Amino acid sequence: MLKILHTSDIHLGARFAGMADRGAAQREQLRTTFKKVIATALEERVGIVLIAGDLFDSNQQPQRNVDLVIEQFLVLNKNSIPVCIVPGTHDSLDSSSIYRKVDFDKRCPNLTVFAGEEMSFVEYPDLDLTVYGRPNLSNRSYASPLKGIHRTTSSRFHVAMAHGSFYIPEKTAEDDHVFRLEEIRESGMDYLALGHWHRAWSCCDRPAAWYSGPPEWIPDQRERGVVLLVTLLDSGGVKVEPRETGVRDFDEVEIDMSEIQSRAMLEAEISVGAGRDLVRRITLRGLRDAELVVNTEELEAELGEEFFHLSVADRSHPRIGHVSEDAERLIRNRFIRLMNEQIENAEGEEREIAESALQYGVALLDGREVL
Ligand SMILES: [Mn+2]
Repeated sequence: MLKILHTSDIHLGARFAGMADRGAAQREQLRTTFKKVIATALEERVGIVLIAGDLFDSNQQPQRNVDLVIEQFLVLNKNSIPVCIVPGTHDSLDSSSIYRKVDFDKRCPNLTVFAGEEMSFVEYPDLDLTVYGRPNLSNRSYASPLKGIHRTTSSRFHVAMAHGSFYIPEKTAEDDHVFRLEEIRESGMDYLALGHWHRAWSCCDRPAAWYSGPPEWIPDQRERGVVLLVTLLDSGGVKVEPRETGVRDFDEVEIDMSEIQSRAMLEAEISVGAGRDLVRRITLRGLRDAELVVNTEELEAELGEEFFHLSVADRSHPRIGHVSEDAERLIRNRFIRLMNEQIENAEGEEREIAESALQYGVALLDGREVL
């Protein structure tokens, strides 16, 4: 039996643009949660830690993040736990890669960074395990991170690490380090530790291939962060157990404005289940009372304190009441005047467009059918 801690996409140093002081707090939280991930590896007495890309948010990092990673890997080293990294898309192995600038391998004797340009492997005889990996050499690539994968040793357990997109027809961008189901099926691996997609998700049962998602919330994530505790059984079976590590939670709430009669009611609806560690995204939909003025910035400022972060998007529309005949005529006349001004000031193609816009517009306002 072999127990593995699989994580990825920690994104140390992420900026959290547009989140002001909460952004700074969450950037700090990523560091704290990273320590928690390492502590979980110790508590669970795993045999090895696998980091499937995007440990760093970019190849430019403050020294303190580099120091933190080395410090934490040395904690693992003290407990005889090896760790493997495959460079991802944010921390790819390009010419200015952080893995070229900092000699992590030398500082941490228990660390392997997959830095060969082709598929390579490292054998752990004590664990009866071989780990395989092929780094991302740039942010985008048509090459599969599983290219060239096959069993190379006589270990009992074979595990591959890959950072990229699982191929889903018409959904996956071709240059997003794509790998396919057949490659997983024919890999000869017992488990594939994947990174790049920001949620815990399995894309294949046999062999088991999982995305771990980030251990702590980052902006495009829609769930609380976890790590995966993976047990490879001697019988050949695989058990995968997500373990919560993230402090921040996330939810999305849609509010149907046709059921909201007042500002107080709207505020109450937004605040249901609020929490200081919750990132909530609100979308207002439907037809709202024309009298009910919605100012999303004001709502965010007033109710934001109840959350870690609150964002409100208004996709509702005011319910228009009866329009009088006078008003109708006013709109028609105003439109004609504005369009005539446009036509006068335009030339060539632009003028032609304005002229037909005038014809179409008037037809529409008069209730005639326009093809
Ligand atoms: Mn990522």
